Amino acid sequence: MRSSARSRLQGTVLALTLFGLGAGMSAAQMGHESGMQYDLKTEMTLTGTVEDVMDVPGTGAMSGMHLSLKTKAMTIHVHLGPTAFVRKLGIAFAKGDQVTVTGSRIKGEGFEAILARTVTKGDSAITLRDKNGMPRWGMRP
Ligand SMILES: [Cu+2]
Repeated sequence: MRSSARSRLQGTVLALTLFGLGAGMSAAQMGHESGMQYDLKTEMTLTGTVEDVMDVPGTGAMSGMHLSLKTKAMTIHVHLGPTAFVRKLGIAFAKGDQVTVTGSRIKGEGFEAILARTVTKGDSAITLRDKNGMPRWGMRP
């Protein structure tokens, strides 16, 4: 029990390290610390331009779809959710898209990100989390 939990943790750390190296950013900079929690107190709405779309395959902590969003005030990492789930909702994101994101701003040592709850692009909107910030894709290991 104990050792399997540890090896799972080591696998996660390795995946985070590999991804961080590949992308030239550390996991921390990406906002992917363990225990990333949606916090209703830090919910905010941002409008900006998609600078980059990151789609990381697999089921690890770094997997899923992420945006780099450039607003007037800042460029911030936006964490959407599992790629398959996001795709099913029917909006594709591409560089240059104008989007409005409502989500929780999470901060830690050296990282900052938005955990998206809703994203609107043109006339389309997707809801990734319920009003309490619970992921609509359900619990993942
Ligand atoms: Cu992310």
